[in-house]
Amino acid sequence: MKFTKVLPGLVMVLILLATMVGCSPAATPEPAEPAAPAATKVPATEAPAAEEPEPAAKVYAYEDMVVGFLQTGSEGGWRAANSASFKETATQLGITLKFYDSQNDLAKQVAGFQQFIQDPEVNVIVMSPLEVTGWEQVLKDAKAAGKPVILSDRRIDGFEDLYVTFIGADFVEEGRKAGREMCKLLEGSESKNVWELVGNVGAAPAIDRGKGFRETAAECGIVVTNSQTANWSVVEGKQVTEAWLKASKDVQGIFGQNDEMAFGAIEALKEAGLVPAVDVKIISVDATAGAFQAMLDGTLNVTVECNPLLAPQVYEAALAALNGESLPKWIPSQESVFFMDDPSLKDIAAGRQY
Ligand code: GYE
Repeated sequence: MKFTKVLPGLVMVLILLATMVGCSPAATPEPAEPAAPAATKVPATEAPAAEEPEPAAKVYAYEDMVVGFLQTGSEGGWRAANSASFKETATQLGITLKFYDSQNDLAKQVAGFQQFIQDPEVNVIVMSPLEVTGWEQVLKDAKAAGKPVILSDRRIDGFEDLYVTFIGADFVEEGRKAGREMCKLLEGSESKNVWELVGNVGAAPAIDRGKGFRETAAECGIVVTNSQTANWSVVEGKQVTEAWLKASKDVQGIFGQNDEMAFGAIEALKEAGLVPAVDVKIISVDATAGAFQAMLDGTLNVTVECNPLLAPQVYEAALAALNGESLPKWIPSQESVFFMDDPSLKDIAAGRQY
């Protein structure tokens, strides 16, 4: 029997005993009405204690965001415009941006990622991954730490459940566009040998642009007779093209997977006595200011745009993620293609942001 069932009777006995012995006659007050049993009787239904309302979930604003941004490095004009987009947009929106330059070193980028996971101030992580693999552990650690991850510019292989969304271009389509335009440039050419200057090994744009280019170039009989990484740079683009030219000058087109590598190829062609964009057709990707200048100079035939000004979309997605909103796994950026022969090229170039 629960102690609480004996208590009322005991209390009554104690009250009666107290009445009989506790008071002196003079001070004995009229026997008080027997005190109501101590209110130990539980009423038939006891309203549950009002529960504390759950605190309303915090609604984040841009000013609450502390973004840990893992940039690849500073390898060229596209990257400079991309970094500027993140810094300038953060200032405009009142976002605290912690910018980490991975110096194009994968181990450094992974270390920077771990640093942001440990940093108590950082509440969302944005990354432009140098390579498509090597991210499983840090992504799991970020999830465990409750920090949403957004991929900017470049995708990774798999693990879609470990990041919120990827905001960036369809690199395969960029490659297809380049292949289609190279087919047009080489229409009627007896030989269609094309050399390809590739970005850093393992990078999504390097893998995907090469894939897309081969899909459409094959449709018109183009043969990729040389393909090698030049790590997105002017210097390596020139070195690789010089080495190829020493072996053979039987080339009708060069596909630079970014503008800088195409600029290097242009320099090498000139030094070998060939006229770039005439003797050898040249197509690049990015559509940076340098590419517009090369087209205005008549040394580059086509550049396929890849938009670096991604920060507004990325920050908008980061805020949505912090506020628990669901997002598509990929938000593609919109892009165009620009041509040396476009009569309005000068006006277009004047209106560009990068
Ligand atoms: O094409 C190149 C840069 O990831 C799309 O990286 C970016 C690429 C861009 O080095 O210029």
